[in-house]
Amino acid sequence: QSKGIIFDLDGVIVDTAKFHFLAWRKMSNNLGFDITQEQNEDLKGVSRVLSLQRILKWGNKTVSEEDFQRLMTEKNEDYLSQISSMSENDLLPGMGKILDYLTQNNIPFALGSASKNARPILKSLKIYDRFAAIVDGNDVTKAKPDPEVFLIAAEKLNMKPEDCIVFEDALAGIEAANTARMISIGIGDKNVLQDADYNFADSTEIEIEFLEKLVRK
Ligand code: G16
Ligand code: MG
Repeated sequence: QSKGIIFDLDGVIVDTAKFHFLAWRKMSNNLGFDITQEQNEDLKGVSRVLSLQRILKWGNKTVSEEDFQRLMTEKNEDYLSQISSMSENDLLPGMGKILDYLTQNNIPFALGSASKNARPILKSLKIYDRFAAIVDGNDVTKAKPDPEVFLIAAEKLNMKPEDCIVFEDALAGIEAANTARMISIGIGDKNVLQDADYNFADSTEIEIEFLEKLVRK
């Protein structure tokens, strides 16, 4: 018997943040203002709707509901065209080894992402079929830090929340995992993700021995 793992997508499995940033930046520039790398940090793990609301606030813009929808559609089309060339080479360093270990040892893992584009991304990375469950932005009504996405993933894995281990790169995601009473692993800046149960700068730092102990029930 082992525990189950739940992976966030953007920033954990693949680095799509830079493409989200480019697409949001282009949109902002078209509206007559700019956004910074630093501001982009506040968009990580945040849903598409909430991201646009935040960006418009930064730019002091108010738009009609119709324009809001159009801006989201255009941004997403731009984003999709940028990620269309993604392949298995785009798995973040260290992730391939971790996923191979889990697959070979029949340790079930799920996706818990805010992205509505999660499925096509996993397919381009050629790892889609290896997930026991996928919960993404199409399945949830409440965004992280609400634990909904991870709780649904646990249910789909047939695991109690306490038996789930969450890999996250965003503070909102660590908070969601902690609220769900799951074990949280922060991937990224320790100062930002200090509420995580374990911290790693990136996934290459995670030893298989560490995982072995952690997944044991
Ligand atoms: C991701 C990103 C966010 C993005 C969100 C929605 O969340 O980190 O920046 O806004 O998905 O993405 P989409 O526009 O593709 O639906 P996660 O939870 O995978 O880190
Ligand atoms: Mg993320």
